[in-house]
Amino acid sequence: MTDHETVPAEVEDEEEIPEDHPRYQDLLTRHRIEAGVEKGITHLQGMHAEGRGSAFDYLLGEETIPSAEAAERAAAARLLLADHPVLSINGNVAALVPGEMVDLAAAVDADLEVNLFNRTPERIDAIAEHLRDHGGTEIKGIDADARIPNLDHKRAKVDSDGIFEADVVVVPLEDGDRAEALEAMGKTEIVIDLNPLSRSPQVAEIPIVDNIIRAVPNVTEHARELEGASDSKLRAILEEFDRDAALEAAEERIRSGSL
Ligand code: PTJ
Repeated sequence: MTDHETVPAEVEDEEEIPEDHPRYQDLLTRHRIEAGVEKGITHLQGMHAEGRGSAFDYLLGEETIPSAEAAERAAAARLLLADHPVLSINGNVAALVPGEMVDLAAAVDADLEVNLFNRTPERIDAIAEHLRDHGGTEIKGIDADARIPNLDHKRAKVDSDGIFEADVVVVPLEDGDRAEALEAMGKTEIVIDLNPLSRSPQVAEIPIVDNIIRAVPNVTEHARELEGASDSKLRAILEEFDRDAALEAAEERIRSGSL
């Protein structure tokens, strides 16, 4: 047994997790979710969501597969072409990639909007504060003065000048009917979800089947590289991307699990 296998379950700080540990990303993710729950950012159900994601990531080989890389580049192109892109933030996203979401929003000139299934004023405030601590300035979703039609739970609550009027919405880590309702509103959705069979990636124009920890920095990197590219170049990247093939490739990788 190596020292690596004995990393304690309760590390105080993520810096204590050895970067060369074979399951480094999984341990880091677990630690961030636990810390999120302790800070009142992440709902307890977020731990179940994380466990599910972690199992899919294990089968994917815990790496960005080529079809996900293509989706991440297409996502960057679509965000750069958007008139009003919004990045939706729930309790898992805030715990896992707060600074990375702030960076992506800056790279593509998008709004950040908190949108929760288990919505309470305390969690909304804790998440908004956490995003501000990571460099976010204007955080939407706090007043939530508009409603997504035909959705009867709290995820329907959105800002009228945020998700409600957005043309492109990034929807990470939620298997749910909001993605279908947003599609019915005519929005273009970019979904990040490790389960290709989940409802959200199934309706997305751009499904990214990758761990959000890898996906968001990758999209940002592509966006920075594509900054200033012509609309025709960005459209060509989108045309080249085949969403059905990407979903199939992810499912095939998970099912065949060449581990
Ligand atoms: O913060 P709230 O109140 O809005 O609640 C958020 C949760 C996450 C609890 C809620 O959205 C939920 O229950 O989600 P689900 O239905 O469990 O769906 C989460 C999806 O995200 C699953 O398909 C997981 O496979 C996927 N997932 C989990 N962790 C990751 C992930 N995908 C990418 N990267 C991850 N790290």
